[in-house]
Amino acid sequence: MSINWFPGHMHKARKEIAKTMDEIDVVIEVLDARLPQSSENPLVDSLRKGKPVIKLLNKSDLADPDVTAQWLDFFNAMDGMQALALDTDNRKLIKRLPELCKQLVPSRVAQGRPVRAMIMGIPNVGKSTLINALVGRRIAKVGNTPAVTRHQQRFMMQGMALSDTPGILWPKIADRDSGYRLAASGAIRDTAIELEDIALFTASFMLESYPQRLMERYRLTTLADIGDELLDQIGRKRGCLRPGGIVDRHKASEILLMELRSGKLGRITFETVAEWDEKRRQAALEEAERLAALDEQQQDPT
Ligand SMILES: Nc1nc2c(ncn2[C@@H]2O[C@H](COP(=O)(O)OP(=O)(O)OP(=O)(O)O)[C@@H](O)[C@H]2O)c(=O)[nH]1
Ligand SMILES: [Mg+2]
Repeated sequence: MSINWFPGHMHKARKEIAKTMDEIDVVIEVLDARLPQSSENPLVDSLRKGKPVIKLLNKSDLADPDVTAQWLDFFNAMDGMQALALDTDNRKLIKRLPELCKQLVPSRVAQGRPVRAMIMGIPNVGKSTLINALVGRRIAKVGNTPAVTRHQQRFMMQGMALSDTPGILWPKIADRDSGYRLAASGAIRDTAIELEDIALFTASFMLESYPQRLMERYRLTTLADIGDELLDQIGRKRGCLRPGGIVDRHKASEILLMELRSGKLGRITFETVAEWDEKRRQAALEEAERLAALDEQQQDPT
């Protein structure tokens, strides 16, 4: 299954961002701490035109803290990169953000002009919630579904101008795991995906990475071997049965995904730095092999 959700308003949002980028000093990219790499939008890099960027691993209250620490090390080791883990209750860190932005553009501060920051990221990751926390008032609309913010909006606070932008995805999510992780986390509208398919992926992931959490949450004494059997176990435990005692997989899927997204299954992270290092190594190997084959073909066209 390929995930492809790039509705019209995202296309428009991308154009709007490109148009206003010249008037921006700093980009704040909000990532999902549960999937820091998969939630990194390649469009942000191409749109920001070399402007400094601060990466925020948001919703870290829902993520595995040890893995978040590894991701922070990973991002902070990159040249010119600043990364912080946040959850929107962490007022202290949030209050440091304006100062961090100002440090990145000292000339603007020296001129006594407001620093202009644009908050960008995938849908439903907490961009508008962050604006509200920074400004200290509920001025941006928030909601627990993707695509709540539909237009770019600018808010003023002490010495800063903050732009909220609609969450955007990219036209083709190439990595299969990334697509599933984005959907499982709630970044893709549920009507644009096969819910049962996403739940199956999630069930397999949980069985592999957090089996104990499943046993505790669903009071299971034995654990299924594969995802669809786990969905049946959950369905039976929660009384999602159709006439004849058949498990309603759709309902069981909704339960698993809702409980994962709301943190009822504990703090989980879908991906590790090591896994992505290996993915990159494999991709580089494949590319080298492709180029070698091309070379060979050119030397010996017969
Ligand atoms: N657990 C947790 N939930 C958060 C956090 N930040 C935001 N949320 C919740 O995530 C949901 C989405 O928040 P929004 O601020 O609307 O997200 P957004 O990125 O502006 O979303 P779009 O405008 O749709 O792109 C809301 O239900 C928030 O309460 C966080 O740090 N931790
Ligand atoms: Mg929003």
